[in-house]
Amino acid sequence: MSASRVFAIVLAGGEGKRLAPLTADRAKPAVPFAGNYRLVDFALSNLVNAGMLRIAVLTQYKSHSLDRHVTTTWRLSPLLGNYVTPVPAQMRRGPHWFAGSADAIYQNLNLIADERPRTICVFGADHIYRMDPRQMIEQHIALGAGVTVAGIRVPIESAGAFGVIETEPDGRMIRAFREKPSDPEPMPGEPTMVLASMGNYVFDAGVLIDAVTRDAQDPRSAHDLGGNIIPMLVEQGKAHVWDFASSDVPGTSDRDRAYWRDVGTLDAYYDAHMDLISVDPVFNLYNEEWPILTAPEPLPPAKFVFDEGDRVGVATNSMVCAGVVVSGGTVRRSILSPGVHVHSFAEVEGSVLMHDVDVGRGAIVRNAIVDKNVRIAAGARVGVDAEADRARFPTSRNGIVVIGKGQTVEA
Ligand code: ADQ
Repeated sequence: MSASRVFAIVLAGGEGKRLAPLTADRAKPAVPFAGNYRLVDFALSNLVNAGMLRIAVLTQYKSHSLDRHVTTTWRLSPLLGNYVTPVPAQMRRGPHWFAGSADAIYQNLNLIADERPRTICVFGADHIYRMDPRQMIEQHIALGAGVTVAGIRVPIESAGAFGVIETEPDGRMIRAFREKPSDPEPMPGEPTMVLASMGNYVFDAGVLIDAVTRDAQDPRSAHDLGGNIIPMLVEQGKAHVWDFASSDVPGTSDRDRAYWRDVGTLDAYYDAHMDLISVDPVFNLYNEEWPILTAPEPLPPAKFVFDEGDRVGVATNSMVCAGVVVSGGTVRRSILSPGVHVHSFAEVEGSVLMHDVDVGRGAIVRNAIVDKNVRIAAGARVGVDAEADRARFPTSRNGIVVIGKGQTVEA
């Protein structure tokens, strides 16, 4: 089947409470990542690189910046029948928001009726990875599945954050699917691992329509894909798993082929950035054969100035975006997003600085995530005294300091 005939739905309505304060006024899929990107760019790049050109992005929660990003960056050519379009909650089925991800699809069945696809990809919007969805679709069609769930091995301790899959001995047919179980079943022969759902699904269109319509009539349902729809289809014997370990994407090394991160918590979000800047990166953003796409802003090149004694403008083991000026400051193991300024004698280490952050003269910022437009005053200290930080800022479980959008951090 030609990829361009597959309809794709990207679920982008999640609230992302565990990423607060980064989600205080943006939807989780709109959270900036790696300087130039937003989280949703990863799922969309995977679909578009595979030639899928009819994509609806379902939004609902604080969707303004997400809508703007999708419309300005991802608009293909609607006149040629190609589009990536944000679809806000429209209350088509009564005066309520989407109750869950299955309800989001149910309330948008009109999109599917308009497109009349045979196969529908439903992908989450908040993971960092590369994947060619055509490989999953091929297996789905070859096995005549009702739904195919992308599965990945994860340590059993993290099973409570995922849908956990148990397969028949053939390793493909799903025998049981339990959403976020407290007593997960390990994989056969691998007592420390479970097979987790990646939250990416390929559906036969008729099966999806029937399942979400049926689910909508069930007052006891939470109307959730992982919690309700997949278990329903498993019971009907229609669900298969596609093993992400078999994924093969052009230009990837053995290491980043298997890379997949759910950046649902502040620590996971931070760690995924550190993966990018590690000297031999676990996830390679420079793969031109399967690019992660976005629309960079028209900004001047990054600039590094001063080299006088102890006053140097340098950045090492870091990613530095356009529009950055490091003048007489030192940056190590950090991500500097567009428009960041680091002034003389300032020190930035192990940190993620989002757009237009200004680090004043002599300030220190360590092990921090600093949201857009924050001003760190001259001489201020962040990430130096854990107790003082905890009193002033939200801090992740692993002690990463998070400074919300637009604040001024005084010395
Ligand atoms: P969660 O991520 O916990 O688990 P959920 O919060 O429903 O599930 O988010 C899934 C996707 O749907 C996200 O991209 C989110 O933005 C979006 N979404 C959530 N509610 C929505 C709504 N009402 N309208 C539109 N979009 C919405 C899921 C699966 C698990 C799986 C993990 C993998 O349920 O089985 O293991 O993803 O991370």
